Amino acid sequence: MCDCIFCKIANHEIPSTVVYEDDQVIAFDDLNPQAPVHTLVIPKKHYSDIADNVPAETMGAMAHAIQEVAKAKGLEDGFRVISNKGVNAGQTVMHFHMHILGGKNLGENLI
Ligand code: D5M
Repeated sequence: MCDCIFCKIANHEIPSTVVYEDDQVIAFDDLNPQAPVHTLVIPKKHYSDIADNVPAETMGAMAHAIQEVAKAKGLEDGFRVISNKGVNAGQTVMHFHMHILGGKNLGENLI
């Protein structure tokens, strides 16, 4: 049994606000938004981070999901994608995820 919170979201064992889903990935709104739009995209299969031998096919599915989220959230004025890997980046959930941030001018600030 996986004890990972994002695995539980992927399996619909705990609730989330789903923005996009297909057989490989799911996108849902961040619990602690850092911008008017803050959505996370994750692979349904568990990888600890972006450097955990994530297959190219999965990366393609993530890229497709980002485009679908941008459309669903009306981010035609632009958005930012960030993926934290490891302690130095401040990763807190050890299941690979990409942050999609938008809905305002994000300027030069990092997340
Ligand atoms: O970002 C991990 C992100 O995950 C952080 O922005 C909060 C978010 N988070 C944590 N738990 C949940 C649930 N249950 N729903 C939605 N969002 C969640 P990191 O890059 O690891 O610092």
